[in-house]
Amino acid sequence: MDMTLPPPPAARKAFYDAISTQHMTPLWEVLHALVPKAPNTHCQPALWKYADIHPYLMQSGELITAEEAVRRVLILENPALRGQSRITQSLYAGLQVILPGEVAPSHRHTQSALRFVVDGHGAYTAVDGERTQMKPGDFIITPSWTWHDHGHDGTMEADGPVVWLDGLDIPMLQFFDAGFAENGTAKSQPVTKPEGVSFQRYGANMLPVRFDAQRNAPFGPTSPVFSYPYDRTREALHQLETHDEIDAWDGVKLRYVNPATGGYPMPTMATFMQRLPAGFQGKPYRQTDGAVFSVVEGSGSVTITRGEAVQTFDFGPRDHFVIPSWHTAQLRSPSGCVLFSFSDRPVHQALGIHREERLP
Ligand code: 1HN
Repeated sequence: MDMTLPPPPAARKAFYDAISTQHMTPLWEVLHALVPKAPNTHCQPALWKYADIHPYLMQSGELITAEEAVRRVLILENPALRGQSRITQSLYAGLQVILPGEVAPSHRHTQSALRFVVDGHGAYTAVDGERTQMKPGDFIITPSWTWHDHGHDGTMEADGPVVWLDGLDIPMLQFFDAGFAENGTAKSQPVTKPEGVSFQRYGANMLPVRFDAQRNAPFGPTSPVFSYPYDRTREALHQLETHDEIDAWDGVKLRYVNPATGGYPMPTMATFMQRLPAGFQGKPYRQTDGAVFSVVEGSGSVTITRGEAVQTFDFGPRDHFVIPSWHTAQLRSPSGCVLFSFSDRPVHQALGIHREERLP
């Protein structure tokens, strides 16, 4: 064959059809898409205004009980990934509602979960025999394969419905085909430990004297502190704002930590809390880990840019938004705000592929 002339397209097509019978396909037709010059995510930036979705959260409470639903959650689906139950390629997010007197029954699964309490008082979550109260701003962990149930012991008048953000690594476990799940025998698991014991044991900048993160950590690689109360986080950020340097990109931003290792609280998800001081006009940055934000207090805006596409979201308390991978983000807050966020950064870092650019 004369290799100086390209073969007619029909010859290639016939060849592709022929090799297709053997379940083969030519790399050269897909190479550029398989190995992009830079992350080319299908995800879009998106904003869920609490005022818009709150009525639907409450309506869900009239349509189904927490018990029948098992978990009464409205999933936050990325608009570009509808039907896939995900907010980014690797992360699931949803808003869960529990009413006074309800129980979300006990089960366990290999997916790790985080809860970030958004609204209301009086609910608890139980993990491995210990209950913890859920207060707005608290970050609570359900480690992989631990029994967990939720309930609400308060009243409608004093406490109201409780709403929290669930973040799970569901798409990652789907990707690895590594998910297992089991239902409990009792609706609520037996409480075998006093409330607060995990925090006392692991959350006071101390550890049990014979504790060994490699050998006897109660939840393996996941933090033994499963509830991180907001009052502590808030106070730290507030103090740092007044006498520490303000980062030009992040404001004052802290990451939650597994006190036994110094690493992230969960093997698959990192969590952060940041305070933007009043008047903050952040510089632009981008990161390979797409992040989900829950606005705790105050208001501000985020401008998210990728190529020619520019979107600005104005946010206030209890709003949620997503900054996808390698989109440039710029945070602003005329009057100050507090933002919780989570991402899959631990996985990027474990694989040595995390990148961040802080732009001028
Ligand atoms: C789950 O167990 C919870 O325990 C919430 O509250 C959301 C989404 C998918 C699978 C399990 C919870 C979930 C979930």
